Amino acid sequence: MAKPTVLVTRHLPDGVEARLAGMFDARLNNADEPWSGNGAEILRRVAESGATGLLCAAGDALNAQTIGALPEHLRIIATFSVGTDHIDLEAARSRGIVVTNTPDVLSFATAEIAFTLMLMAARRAGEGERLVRAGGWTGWAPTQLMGMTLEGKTLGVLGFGRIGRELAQMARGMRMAVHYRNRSRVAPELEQGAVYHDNDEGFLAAIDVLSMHIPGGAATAKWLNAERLALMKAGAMVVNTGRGTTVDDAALVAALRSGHIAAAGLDVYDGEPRVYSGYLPLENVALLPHLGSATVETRQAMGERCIENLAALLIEGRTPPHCVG
Ligand code: 8YV
Repeated sequence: MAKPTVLVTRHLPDGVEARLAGMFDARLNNADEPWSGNGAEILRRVAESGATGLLCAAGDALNAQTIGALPEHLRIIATFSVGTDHIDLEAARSRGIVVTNTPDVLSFATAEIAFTLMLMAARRAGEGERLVRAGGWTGWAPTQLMGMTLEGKTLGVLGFGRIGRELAQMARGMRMAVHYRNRSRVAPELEQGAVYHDNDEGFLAAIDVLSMHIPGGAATAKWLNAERLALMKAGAMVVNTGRGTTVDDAALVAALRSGHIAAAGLDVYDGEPRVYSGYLPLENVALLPHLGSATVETRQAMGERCIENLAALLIEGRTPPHCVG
């Protein structure tokens, strides 16, 4: 039997590409040519290749218009991400196209980056690094670059899913208290003593560090706005490793400038790789280039998840294990 054709939008780790090439007629993107931000180009390549599977990533233009125009032969979109806000799930459902993602395997790595940003923000690590590199460090001084310790502070996890819960576990090791805001309360074995809030006001007033882990999309757009920032304690911090669209950038910049928010750490941006220009001159914000899942181990495991999902439908003829929507 001929191998199913899978069109891959991004250059993936070598081990993943090798497995893809062994199991499928894989049309790889070895040049890492950024064509998949363009819906028309996706359509052209899917049609030209005759692909039954599309392996895509966050940022790829799979809106309702693109999905509505996909050729009949395309049966599955396997995204190399846990987030699916770049895919119009409703459009895929109505076209009968299966959508899968890569849960679990990136939770720890993404929580690590949230933790890194939390420490960078609290301990002014970015500022310190820039000072040393610029040759501006004149020596140790008792009042230089004093930050805030995380010990004894309260972490507020917005979105207590797999990533948020991994971060909570790490924070306990730093002797932080953990509060969370979620659609609903989770089971005690998942809660591990974390305090649940059923409203934003109580949650935001109780915490010293907000870490955001909510999905992107219309329902969460600019969740962290001027009103919610005003509900936070003066001197609190904000970390976002979820989606940039969930933050009102102008409002966060205003709060960072006034000092109401002492510091922030961001890994994701609305319209990335563009970064809202208001952040760039600020010393009290740490900016990372969407590193959440960027470990060798995690990226390999994400690739394995995609392969598992593609193979289930296209080779074994069964429902893939990680269907979304
Ligand atoms: C990915 C992510 O690295 O999984 C997600 O939703 O945001 C990241 O872990 C990236 O989006 C690649 O698709």
